[in-house]
Amino acid sequence: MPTTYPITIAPEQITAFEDQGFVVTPDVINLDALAVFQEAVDQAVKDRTANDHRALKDKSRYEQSFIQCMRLWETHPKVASLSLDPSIAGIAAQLLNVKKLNLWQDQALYKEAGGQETTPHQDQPFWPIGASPLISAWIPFDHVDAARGAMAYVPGSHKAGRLKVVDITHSTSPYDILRDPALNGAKPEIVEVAPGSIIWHHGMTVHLASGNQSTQTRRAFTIVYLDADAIRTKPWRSYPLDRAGVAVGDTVAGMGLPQVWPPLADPPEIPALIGHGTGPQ
Ligand SMILES: O=C(O)CCC(=O)C(=O)O
Repeated sequence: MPTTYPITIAPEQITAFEDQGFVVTPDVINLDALAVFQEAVDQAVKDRTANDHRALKDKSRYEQSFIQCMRLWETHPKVASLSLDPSIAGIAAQLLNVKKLNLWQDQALYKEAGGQETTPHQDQPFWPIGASPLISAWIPFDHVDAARGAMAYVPGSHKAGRLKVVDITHSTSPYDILRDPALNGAKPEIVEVAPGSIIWHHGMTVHLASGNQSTQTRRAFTIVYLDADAIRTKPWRSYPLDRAGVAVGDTVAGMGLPQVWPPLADPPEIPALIGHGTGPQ
């Protein structure tokens, strides 16, 4: 097990993450490497959406917030180099202060020109994994500002713990989490970000992304890491857990949920069963 991280982050960044529930780590992906990842993710999104010719206006409210392509590492080996990158996973381990991390999921979130706001929510209540340490890396391929679908986070909201689940798909009317009394009226802070940087957020941080008023797609890729000691807490349907045969009380690990920190010598096995090409699963 390595005792050093490929990229060591400053103690102030860890403190900021612990206090605020989000932090930006600037200049962590070299721009040449980022360009290679961006091409790989662009191609993967193109492959996954090849048969979808709908205009934005003909999509559901959820689909208008982004094109979502999950678990790209399983179908696109060049994307796997990003999703399993030990330097990124090592930063996640430092921010969460845990020894071992598994990959929970990766996904491309491409917000088309004219795309709608991503509804404010917390991530972790979507999944039957309790309050185990969980963190997301939000990796932009473009400069992203408020006019182009920037992320916004409610500072300190992760300390409120698990709030009501928000139906971000809008199949029912979503809970207005920004008005939750636990947030004491705190407002989301927009985070403008440059390519090469990563924005990190805690699994309980309330966040959203603004609509994309620009004429260009906002391209982002996210990697979600989970403490390797996490256990399944509920029997609700969960594609990655059901596929890996993880029962309530079992450790969240197995096929499709590989250890990413510390990195293993061999690449993870690709699951035989591949999920939906697009959309939440
Ligand atoms: O990129 C977006 O529009 C939303 C991202 C998000 O909610 C997340 O990464 O958890």
